Amino acid sequence: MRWYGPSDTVKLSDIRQAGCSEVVTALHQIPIGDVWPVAEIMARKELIEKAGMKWTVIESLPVHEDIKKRSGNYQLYIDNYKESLRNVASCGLKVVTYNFMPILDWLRTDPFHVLPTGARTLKFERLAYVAFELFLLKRPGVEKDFTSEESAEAEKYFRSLSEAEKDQLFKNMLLGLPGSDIPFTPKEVLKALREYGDINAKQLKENLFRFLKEVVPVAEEVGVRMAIHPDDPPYPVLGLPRIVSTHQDIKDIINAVNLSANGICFCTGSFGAREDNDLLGMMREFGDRIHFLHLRNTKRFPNGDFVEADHLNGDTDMVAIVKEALSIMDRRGESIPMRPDHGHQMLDDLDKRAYPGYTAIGRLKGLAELRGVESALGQLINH
Ligand code: DNO
Repeated sequence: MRWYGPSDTVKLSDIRQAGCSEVVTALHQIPIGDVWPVAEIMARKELIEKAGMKWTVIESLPVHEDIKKRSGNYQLYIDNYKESLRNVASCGLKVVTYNFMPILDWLRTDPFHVLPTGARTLKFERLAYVAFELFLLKRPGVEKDFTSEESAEAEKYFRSLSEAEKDQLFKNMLLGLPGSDIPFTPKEVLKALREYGDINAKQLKENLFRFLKEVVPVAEEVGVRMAIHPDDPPYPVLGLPRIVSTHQDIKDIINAVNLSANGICFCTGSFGAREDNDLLGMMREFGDRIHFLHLRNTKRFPNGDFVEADHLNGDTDMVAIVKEALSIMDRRGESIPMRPDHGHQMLDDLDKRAYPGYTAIGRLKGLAELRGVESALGQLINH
């Protein structure tokens, strides 16, 4: 399971009771772009070991915006990244997860959507998103991104919201920004977006490749595997380019630097929010480069909405995914680290504060279901 560090309301002891042997975490206290010092990595590692678990997967070693834009101090940040890779390797860490999404890490219009059961989940509502763009953020030129019918519908929707609901929508949309508890103004967000004004998908991909050409050989040399996390959601939002969303994107990334350290974090929840992503086909094709698995399910709706569903119950056939993962691991002769990605907020957790998607009980439920599938499939395969 993922752990957000000592300030996480979910404790290491909770994670251990959920049946985890390993923890996925990061040094969130270190500013993005700075080197991760050995002493701090070791201190975190020891904390986890004291709680009876191990730390081998980092999520995330974040990539500074200057590297993504290839502007400002990007060379210094790339050098720092290499040094961090060397440092984490010297502490015995094996996998480094990262993403290359401009500005935002993830985006939902409602991270607290109430399900018929009373549990809460994360939801992306297309109309709310369009309304945010048109009437709250008012990004210049945004009108051309939507059809006139869609804009009219979004206007109707927006008018139906109370002032408090409008405020909440604005806050929800910015939760995936680094340091998201800082109250951003539309002006600040527009400024950050403007800095990507001249960067299209082709350029951003080029910037990623240039980054990879520098850091992957270092990772390969020190025995660390890099795992790029897909865009979430896997299509352009807020006018920003997206380059880790599809089969072709992954193919391009893998071909950019042909070393086994250049791999992916296969997040079924992110890729699965796009109907044209053939998840099983992607796993078969890129199996050798899957260095980390995030198992999560989504339910898509025809109007472009999606919700994060139960782990075994959504558009993705999770049993088939686990089966494919088992066969990849069997072929490779090693196990791939996996975590249940997100979980519903439920039971005693409904009153607790946690990062959206990261309450304990819902994740424990997802993990238990996934382990059940893994164990049953394992027995069937071996008999
Ligand atoms: C959200 C996560 C992401 C992910 C990063 C990896 O729940 O899937 O925050 O950790 O994008 O760099």
